[in-house]
Amino acid sequence: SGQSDSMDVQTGPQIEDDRTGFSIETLRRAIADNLYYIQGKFPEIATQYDYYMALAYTVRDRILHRWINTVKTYREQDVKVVCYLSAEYLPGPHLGNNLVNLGIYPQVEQAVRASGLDLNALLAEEEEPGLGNGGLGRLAACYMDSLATLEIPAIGYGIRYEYGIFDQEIRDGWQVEITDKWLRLGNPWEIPRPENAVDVKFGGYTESYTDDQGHYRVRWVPHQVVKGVPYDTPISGYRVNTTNTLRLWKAEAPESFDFQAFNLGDYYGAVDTKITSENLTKVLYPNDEPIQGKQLRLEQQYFFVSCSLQNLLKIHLLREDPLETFADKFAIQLNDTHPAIGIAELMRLLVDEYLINWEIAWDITQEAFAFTNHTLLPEALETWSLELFGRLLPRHLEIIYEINQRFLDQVRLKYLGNTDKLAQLSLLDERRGKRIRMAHLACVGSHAINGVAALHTELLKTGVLRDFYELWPEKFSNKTNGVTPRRWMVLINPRLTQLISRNIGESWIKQLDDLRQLAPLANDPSFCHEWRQVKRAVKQDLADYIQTTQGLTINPDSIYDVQAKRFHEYKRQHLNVLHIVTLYNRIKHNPEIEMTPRTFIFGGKAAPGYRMAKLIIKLITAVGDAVNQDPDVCDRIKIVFMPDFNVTNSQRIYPAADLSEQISTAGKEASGTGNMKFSMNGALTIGTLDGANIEIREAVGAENFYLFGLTAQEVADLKASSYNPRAYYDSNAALREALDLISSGYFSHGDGSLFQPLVEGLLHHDPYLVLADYQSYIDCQDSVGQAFQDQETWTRTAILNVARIGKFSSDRAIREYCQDIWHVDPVHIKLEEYVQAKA
Ligand code: GL7
Repeated sequence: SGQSDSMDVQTGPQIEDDRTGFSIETLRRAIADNLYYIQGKFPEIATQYDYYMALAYTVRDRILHRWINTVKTYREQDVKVVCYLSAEYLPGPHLGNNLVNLGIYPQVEQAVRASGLDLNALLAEEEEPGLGNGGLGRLAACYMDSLATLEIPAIGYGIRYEYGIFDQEIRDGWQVEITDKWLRLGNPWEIPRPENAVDVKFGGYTESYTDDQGHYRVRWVPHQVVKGVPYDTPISGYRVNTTNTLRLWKAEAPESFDFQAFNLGDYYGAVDTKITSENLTKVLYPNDEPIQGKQLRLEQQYFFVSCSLQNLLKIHLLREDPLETFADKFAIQLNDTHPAIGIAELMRLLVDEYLINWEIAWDITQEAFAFTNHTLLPEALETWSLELFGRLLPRHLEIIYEINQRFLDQVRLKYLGNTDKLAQLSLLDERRGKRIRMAHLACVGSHAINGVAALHTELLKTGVLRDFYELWPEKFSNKTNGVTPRRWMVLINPRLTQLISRNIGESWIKQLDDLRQLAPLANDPSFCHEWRQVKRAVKQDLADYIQTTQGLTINPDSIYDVQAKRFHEYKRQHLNVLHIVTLYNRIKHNPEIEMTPRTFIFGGKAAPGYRMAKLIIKLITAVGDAVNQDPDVCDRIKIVFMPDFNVTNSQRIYPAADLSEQISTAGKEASGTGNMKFSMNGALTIGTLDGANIEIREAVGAENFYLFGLTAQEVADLKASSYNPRAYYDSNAALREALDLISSGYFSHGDGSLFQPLVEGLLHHDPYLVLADYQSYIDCQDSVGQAFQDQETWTRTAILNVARIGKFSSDRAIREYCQDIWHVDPVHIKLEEYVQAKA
């Protein structure tokens, strides 16, 4: 809270500064002031959005005060800084999170009320920055929160997409994509820094020359130059002064290009160049995995990486540090291969622009970079055709050839005469029409390589990166993902937060392992009773929301059985559907059958070009239409598709869930992070031994986790021994009936062809072993249904899940990165009082 910038005692009571003070009256006055001077409105004509903006600026002022002190301290103390390079960030709405982190939620609530307004209504006005697809982008945002909270100097670098991930609407049961115009009403959280713009080159050719000292040098003569303008967003830490920077780059046309074209009298050409340049950061590619190999995507990657590295070198030289110490001052983390071109770009900057010799430049580069892999799906491994790459980045192609040649010389020495090894390790894939393997570039240019869950890291070592592991085992480590408890518990579940804090204090918010103190309370009937009341109230909230937004009535006493994540066949939403149809068939066979009432809740977007994923969405809504209206079902089953799953909407869902569906084919989900958010809010998990599920199960206890399905090893073995899905269909009557009902057109107004691609795919290929895991899943779900009948035991299990979830805080993950990979230390930020600074 605001103790740290307390007033000057000598001068006695002062009037608080309007931009830094925390008292309710000061806050109220500041909101009114901002409405007038920033929005240019008076109360009679102000909209809720105007008031949201006035409040956002009020909060921003308080953050700016800390931000400036942070930047100042980092400059003065010459600290080592973490640079997180990520093509995606999903920070979610900033306002509520900043209120939590500053510790001024109650004061602001009252100040807003004193202005005749409702804080929840204002919070709902914020448009979230959807600058990512899913888990990978959200992980980057959780890590930024933990870095600030742990007082680690850090900059997050990325792209300021004008259109983020599309908004999803459901029409006639199908997904429809709507462009996300998130900047339309302005963004109070960013500050443009046009004075720090940098130029980025594209295309053209290279030429060699000899410098004054007779050294051979290369210069790159580009075909085009694009200007990168940084937009900075402050990232506050929880109850600390540290406020780090998220720096996102926007592409613009450089002025010089206008002039050139103008001088030739080509007005249209000049404007055209401007449009082409600005297209670069126009839109986020909406595919999670695999990424799409489009030229514009490579342009985006190179653009933001070049801007960021130029920026780092500028900061470094401003501090008057010699270039040789660059890696002592910056730790650069590659969030997947999307920014891996940074390795070649840093080499280019050091060798061509700063004239450092290759060997020294290479040492600096390897020491600075580290690489996180986020996926095992072979089709998601990024490669670029030499043709495209060379056309866009001719100098980088030469540099990559040079890196590769030196690397393969090393390999040759180690594996004398083994040409297979050379081909396997090479940065160039000589088959499939010559492509650059970005994961190989990332491995060779980094001193550390990590996976995001224990199983995932093991599979990297024995699978896609096995040759690199054999070469450099010491580079590899695991860093299991984590999520921030500030957003995913404190902000989104105030009821649960208060119940926990009333019983064990507040230390758990920064030390999540302290939740362990809840374990004994799992045996305390009155605590369990309160826990159940909290859950029930949160479930009622979601029921009300669904009633209002969809006109659907759901029963808060039913099991809320939730699967919320991107749509992908490996995540197996269709396995979930087969369970629903199986239950439906049971009711149809025996209308009197006893069944624990369930509400199946789905949320998630499908990549616009992913036909099967979109068909699975249609299947869910189609089954929902039939089941929800069927009088025989008598409310034992309800199906809800919550449209537009994003950070904002997810925040209503996690707290209300009873059962978390984590049912990917073992070996396919690198980690998952939704699994952690559900558990933290007291949902039990039904899941496979995949990604972080394995570690969650270890932490909460096998007896408190619903496990089913094949292991990763069994999946691999079954696939190797010519898997025949049809055999499962032939031998399992319930499975056959479920698939037949879908095929029959029962859910598609008699159109038997609609879901044929899905059913045929399962019967003849089933690459994700849905049919092989079907019976195990059904049996496990039956035991879930049974267990829910005993509310006392269920609640005890839920409490134990929360008590033992501490490991999955992103604070733990960030501490591991700091110790093992980045070698950075916390820097405490003291607040210099602004009123004094002014004088
Ligand atoms: C992902 C993985 O699929 C997911 O399992 C992981 O939790 C996340 C963060 O590490 O990264 N990889 C990926 O490409 N996307 C992910 O969500 C889009």
